Amino acid sequence: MSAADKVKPAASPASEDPSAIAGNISYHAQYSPHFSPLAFGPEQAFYATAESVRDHLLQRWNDTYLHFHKTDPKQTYYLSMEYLQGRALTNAVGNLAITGAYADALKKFGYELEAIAGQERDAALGNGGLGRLASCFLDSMATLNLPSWGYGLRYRYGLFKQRIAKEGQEEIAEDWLDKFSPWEIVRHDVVYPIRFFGHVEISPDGKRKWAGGEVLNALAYDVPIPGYKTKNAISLRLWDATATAEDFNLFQFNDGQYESAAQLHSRAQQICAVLYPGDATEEGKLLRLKQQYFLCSASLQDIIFRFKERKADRVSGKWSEFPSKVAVQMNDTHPTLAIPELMRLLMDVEGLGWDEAWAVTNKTVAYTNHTVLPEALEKWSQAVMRKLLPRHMEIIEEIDKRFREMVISTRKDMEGKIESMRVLDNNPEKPVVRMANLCVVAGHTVNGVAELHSNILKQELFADYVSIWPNKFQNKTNGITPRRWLRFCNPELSEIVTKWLKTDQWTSNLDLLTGLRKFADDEKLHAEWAAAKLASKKRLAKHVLDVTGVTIDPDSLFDIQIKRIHEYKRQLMNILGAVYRYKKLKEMSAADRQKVTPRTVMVGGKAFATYTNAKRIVKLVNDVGAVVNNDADVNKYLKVVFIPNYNVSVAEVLIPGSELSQHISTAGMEASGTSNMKFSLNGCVIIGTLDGANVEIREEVGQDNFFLFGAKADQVAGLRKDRENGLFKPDPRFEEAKQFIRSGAFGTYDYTPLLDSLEGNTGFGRGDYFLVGYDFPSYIDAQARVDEAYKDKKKWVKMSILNTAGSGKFSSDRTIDQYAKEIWGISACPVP
Ligand code: GPU
Repeated sequence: MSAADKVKPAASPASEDPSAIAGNISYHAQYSPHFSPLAFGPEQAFYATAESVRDHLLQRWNDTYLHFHKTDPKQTYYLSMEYLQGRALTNAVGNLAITGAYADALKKFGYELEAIAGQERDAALGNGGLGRLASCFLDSMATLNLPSWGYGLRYRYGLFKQRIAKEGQEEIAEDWLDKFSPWEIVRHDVVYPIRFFGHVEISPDGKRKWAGGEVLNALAYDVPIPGYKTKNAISLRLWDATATAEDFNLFQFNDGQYESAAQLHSRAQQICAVLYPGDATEEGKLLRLKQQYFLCSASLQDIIFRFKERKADRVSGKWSEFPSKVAVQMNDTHPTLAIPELMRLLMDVEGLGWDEAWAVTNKTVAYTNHTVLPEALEKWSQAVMRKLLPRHMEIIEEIDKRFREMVISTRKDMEGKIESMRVLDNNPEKPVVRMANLCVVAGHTVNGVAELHSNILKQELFADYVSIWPNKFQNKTNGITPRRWLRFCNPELSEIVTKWLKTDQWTSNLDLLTGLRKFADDEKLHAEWAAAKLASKKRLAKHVLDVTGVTIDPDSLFDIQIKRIHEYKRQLMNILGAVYRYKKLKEMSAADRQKVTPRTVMVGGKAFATYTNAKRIVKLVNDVGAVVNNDADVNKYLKVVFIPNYNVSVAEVLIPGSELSQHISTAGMEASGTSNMKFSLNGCVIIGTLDGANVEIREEVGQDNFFLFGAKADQVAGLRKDRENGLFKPDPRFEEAKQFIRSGAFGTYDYTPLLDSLEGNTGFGRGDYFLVGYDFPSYIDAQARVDEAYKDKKKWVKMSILNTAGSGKFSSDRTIDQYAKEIWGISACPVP
């Protein structure tokens, strides 16, 4: 039966009455061109519902745009190569406070809102923490009514889908635009030319200008981002690359040369084809650099256009006003080209001199660093840069030259440090541009993402710059949006929190959660809390059964580690711990086993396609699971499950159902971590090292409510030295776990190279660079403390409550408020 047969269609959106909403859904089902009006299955119901919700969003988006235009406040532009938006429907109706109305409306068609929301595909335009952080930030910017926008790229294929086959992880293209995205609005009137290659022309008066090469277009798609219970909706503007009809060679096409006729069109398609093309090949590298420049150039042209649009009389003489109207935040070094691009636009297009352009650029851009891992600090070949962006390379050389001159003339004492501080590394073997150095030299502020990380930046990575610019460096501890990560993903627990706090204001004022502390021993709260956790565990168990076929027991301790697979995050230590546990269980008498705390260990995460050791870890978790889960002697006490295709929506099911989560990176290596905050907020206790934001979480929730183990950041360098010098004595339990895997207990796959990476310098790996061997014994001891604590239900529930109660600090509203005040200098601009 068609939707129209049931409900009279109504084109008018923005009603909060379920009947009117149902009419609008019915309207979209019939008049939106995507489906036949005869069909109205769950998928069509999703698209029609989303389009109806989009009507609400658009109205707010338009009102907000006009309000910002009229009031002309200073505005922040967040430049990021990644956004991990996940699904949008539940979040949109939740933020607009129309969830109930839409649920009732859908009931008129015989559908549950939750089931319809489950039809949506994840928008996975990011890899992990950095991309998800950007998405949480947008939610907070909108909620705080801040004049701010996000800019990114509209990748055709997002982060790959992960399938677990016999050989381990397989990657499949993620076709999130397969049907279409109901959330984006294509802006055919927002188009900017983007040039690549070419040369620099010098006019008779000495002016330099970039010309020639190939020119593509950047076309804007807007994704409206609603704030929670506010009229504001901001924009995530995603750029797509296109070529024009003029670029289509009709003559060649008519001559049968179909491919060369459409050459530029196919090059345009490559730019936004995939997130992070593998950079193992030179081609891959060039494409990544093209993507970065594409984002920066389109966004800056758009920012300058809006700067002028808001006040028609803004002319080149008023450029000094630019930094009081525009703040640009670079999400790591990926958008560093914003610096030379802004310089180029100001000088070559707007006619400013170097000093004036430099002052404007410096006051406009700021840089967030998200890692100290040397391999993740971007360095671009000078030759590649010069070929693709000849004018930018000139500008970078000039920045480098002036920085050196400044240090030499003002800081004689720093002369010996200049080479390592320079933007250019002119090592004749491989001359490169150091992007982080460019950001530090050009930006007005540099920030890390957790206290410990920011201190490491100041004391190590950027120490020399601190002596030149002591006030440039800040900390902005990361945060997560409490809307998606508690209110909407965990309605059971949210209701309890609201009931006991007697208000739902915690949703946008997360510090109110401390109010739960005084009920931490209340038996009634304990009963409700435990029941909510159990309900979430059952939902989680159903997901595991659906995607893996493994049945897990909701009465066992749910122990979860979900994040990108990386050696520094030490999933290998987790699985070695599970292997050790399995071996001990096998050796025990049946009577002793009965005393063991039953556990379900779950690991999920994607390995970068060419990262061999990470893929071996995925395979090992799966192999261990296959043996343990089918071993009738012990599988009542231990299960090991690999959760395939970890993404935002999977996290929304897993996190509420977790009781223990592992954040066990080598100290000093995880800049912050953000899932640790999500787990703790959902009443999950952390086992972790003193790394990243763990340090601050432990301070907030109390050290009794956190299972700490492992080396401290300032010991790591010394321990690595000891190891090199043969001073490390491995714990027998560590040897036993490795040996058990080597013995073939988990199948015939060759784990030698993976296990050898944990030995001294063997040629494989880096001689246990991540100190798994050193931390293993204290990790096993901490896990034993977990087992004991879990036996005492009352104690455990109290720890859980105190984790939620201590999570207020980790709201991204707090983080964004600090950025707004301490870096951007912007203030709220609510639509009246
Ligand atoms: N991070 Br650099 C990413 O997810 N991708 C990156 O390319 C870089 C950093 C992560 C950090 O590893 C994580 O510790 C942090 O919490 C997150 O960024 C957000 O700051």
